[in-house]
Amino acid sequence: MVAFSSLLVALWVGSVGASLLPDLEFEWCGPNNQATRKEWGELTSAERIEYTDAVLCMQKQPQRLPREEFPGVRNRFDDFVATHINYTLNIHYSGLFLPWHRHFLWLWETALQDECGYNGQLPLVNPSVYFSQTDNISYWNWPYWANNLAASPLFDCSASSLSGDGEYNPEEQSIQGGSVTLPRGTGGGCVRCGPFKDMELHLGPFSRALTSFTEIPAPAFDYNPHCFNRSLNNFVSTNYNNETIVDRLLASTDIIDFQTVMNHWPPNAEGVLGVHGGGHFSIGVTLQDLFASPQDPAFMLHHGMIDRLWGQWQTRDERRRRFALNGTSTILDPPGGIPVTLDTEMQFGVLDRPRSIRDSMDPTGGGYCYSYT
Ligand SMILES: [Cu+2]
Repeated sequence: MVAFSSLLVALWVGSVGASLLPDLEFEWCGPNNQATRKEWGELTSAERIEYTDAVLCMQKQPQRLPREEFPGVRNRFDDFVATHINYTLNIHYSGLFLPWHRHFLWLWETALQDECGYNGQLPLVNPSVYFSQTDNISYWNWPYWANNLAASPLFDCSASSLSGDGEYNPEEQSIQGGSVTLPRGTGGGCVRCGPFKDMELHLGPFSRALTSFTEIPAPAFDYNPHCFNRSLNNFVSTNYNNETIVDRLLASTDIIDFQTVMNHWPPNAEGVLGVHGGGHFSIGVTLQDLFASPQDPAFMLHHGMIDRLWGQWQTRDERRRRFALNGTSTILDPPGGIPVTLDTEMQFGVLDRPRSIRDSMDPTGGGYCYSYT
């Protein structure tokens, strides 16, 4: 009799679980099931290696984009790179920038967990929506490491880093941006140390000197195997990713101001880089590529920091900032561009169905449930 009752209880719990849990996925997000994204320096060495192993695992999984249309896509990691290339002319310097990249990060995190076991769970079993996670993507808190990138846990080239500087390339030049000269970095050649020393990139590179943004330029999706390239640049990180600028970003009065500081420093039309471009240019050369930058594994951590700061800024004034948008769905917001609204559908190709911007405005709603340390 006891055994019979237990069985009934088990059946009852089982059926309630099955009928209720799918609804909870989109409605309930609290401290018990909220995923925490930690700064790279907060992770243990073992946790860091778990992450880089998962990235390498993604490079061994089969791609879903068709080879005929996307000859340069050779694995699942490349699916993410090519999707970014495909929408680059919509999702940068525009109203789509923040929400699109927020969802891109979430898709990446989910793919690591579901397809490469990046949560201590078996691949293809997906308990992530019901139970709290221990393994989530990380972020790169720029000011912590701005003075000495090569000594940071992110880029010190140890086994638990994201690899480090590239080999010294005497050909690398300084970069002129308006009236500002950015001195060259300390590498400029192939990365030959750390977990990504043997990584072969398949897509890009795209020219940095583009003047027209009407169509995806060559090499588009061509197959072009080349090495992973970095050039650490403390001048850029100390000047564009320091605490003062981060504080100024968080003090932005409205979304237009926030976007300006994100992309321009000093915060006016003549200002170059901003914290977004600063992160890309302080690590270059692969990460400087407007189109193919997700090939540098630091990309997701850099955008994690951007997403974190956007979320912090939103939370400081829920009423006015949670759903604040500005801009169009075209790069550089040209006159005549279509302004984004909460109903604007964002495209993710093979990575996901289209998502409304509304669903990407809150890290604890719309199907997300995460926070940052
Ligand atoms: Cu991007």
